[in-house]
Amino acid sequence: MNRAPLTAVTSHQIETFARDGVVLLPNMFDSGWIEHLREGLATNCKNPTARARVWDRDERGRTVFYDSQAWQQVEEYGNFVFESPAAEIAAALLGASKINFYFDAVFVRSPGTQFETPWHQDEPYWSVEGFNTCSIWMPLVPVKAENALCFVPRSHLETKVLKQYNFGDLNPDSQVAVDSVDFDDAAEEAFPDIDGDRKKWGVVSWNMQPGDCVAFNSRTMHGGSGKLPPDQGLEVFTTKWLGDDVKVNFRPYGMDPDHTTVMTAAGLVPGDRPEGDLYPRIWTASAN
Ligand SMILES: O=C(O)CCC(=O)C(=O)O
Repeated sequence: MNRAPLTAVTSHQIETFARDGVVLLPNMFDSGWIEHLREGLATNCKNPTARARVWDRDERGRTVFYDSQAWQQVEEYGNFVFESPAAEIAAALLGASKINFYFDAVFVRSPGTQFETPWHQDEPYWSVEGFNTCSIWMPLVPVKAENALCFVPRSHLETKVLKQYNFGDLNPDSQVAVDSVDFDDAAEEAFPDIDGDRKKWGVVSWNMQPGDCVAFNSRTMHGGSGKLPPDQGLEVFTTKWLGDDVKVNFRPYGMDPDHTTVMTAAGLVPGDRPEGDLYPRIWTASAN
């Protein structure tokens, strides 16, 4: 399994990431990583964490399964965090002096699932704050642009607090202790209706093969993945990476995933750099 990116990150890709807050990176991970992560995913689906849940279940029994922060439990995910080129890719895109791992998440859609991920930004939901973040979205099976995650280029530069969707509402099985947010008091504006005029917003998505990834700033608006053809499922593994300016921040409107308890137990308080066993520093400029 490759330790350095299969294809070197180019200066053009770095510029695109900085300008648009999103960039397609073809051919980054070899088939060894894809097989390894798929084995991990099979284990994860059989032994979900306490944070796992079904986001959507339709009348035909098709589901969207979600789990998060499983890397300490699923050996293959942990191997990916420490040994794959993901941290190096994030460092190159962010021009970082250090990269800490934040968390992993998986999104598994059964063939034909129509459910589309609601539009949102990631960082406003998090227990950290900063501009220099990088999410790596990797399909483990081929996906067409019309079914892949979609992005609004340059939306990472938005400075207003937008009313974000409450993913806690995606809970057909009425699972308890689900993280939720309520942006009603905090939001300066409604979240824009991207689907109302995708052309105006310049929405982008790409045909992707296993081994490709999309890297995006966690403030970039994204959503819209799904609407799969009947014979096509989608397995996605994502990892979230923290660059230089990121600090712990507990948000009054709620967080998803909410790391308050684990961070507090680890002695982390608002303003601290996320470090330690839960947020390992995977890459440093001085060591590379
Ligand atoms: O794959 C999806 O449908 C959602 C992914 C997502 O929102 C994320 O990685 O932040």
